[in-house]
Amino acid sequence: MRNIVLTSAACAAIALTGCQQESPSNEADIATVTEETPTTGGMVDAESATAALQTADGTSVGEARISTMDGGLNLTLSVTGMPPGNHGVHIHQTGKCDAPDFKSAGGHWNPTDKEHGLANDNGSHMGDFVNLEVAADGTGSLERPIKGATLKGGANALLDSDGAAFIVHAGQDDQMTDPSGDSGDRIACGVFEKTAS
Ligand SMILES: [Cu+2]
Repeated sequence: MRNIVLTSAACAAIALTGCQQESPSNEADIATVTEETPTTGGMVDAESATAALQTADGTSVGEARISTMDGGLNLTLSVTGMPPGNHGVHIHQTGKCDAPDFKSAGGHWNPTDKEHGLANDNGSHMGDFVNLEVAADGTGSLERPIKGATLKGGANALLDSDGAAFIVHAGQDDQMTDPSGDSGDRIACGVFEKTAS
């Protein structure tokens, strides 16, 4: 500690002639350069994963798209041909959509081991979202951030060894009841596939 203080003082004394000691400002410069490097290539920001949603009879009813963003991921959901009203929508932990019940997708994606629901004091699952509102014409859309998640790599990776799926439920998510918000049957499912755009 004493050495650092003495060296800093010496540095300050000869500041006009230049000083080779590593300083906090030097480190900040290095960090800035490191952060800019991936952006230059433009590839990291372009990564995404898409789940094509299908009902039990194989009808295409929209798409859930997840893209990387600063500090996590971003979900963009859009559906057509769905029953009007509120529907629970979640990311489920296994990338498998076996009709007709889609139970193969497993429980909610929950890498941080929380309880279900945005209104739950012990929540929420990383794959929890607000309800999807489907209009009278059967269309609906939603966009939400998923903070702290990654597409690949790290403890909160969406595309882990068994992948992930997106599920639309028949009923409304009460945002409280563990583990699934009492949102009823699974009426549409899509497996997330990595895409580059
Ligand atoms: Cu669900």
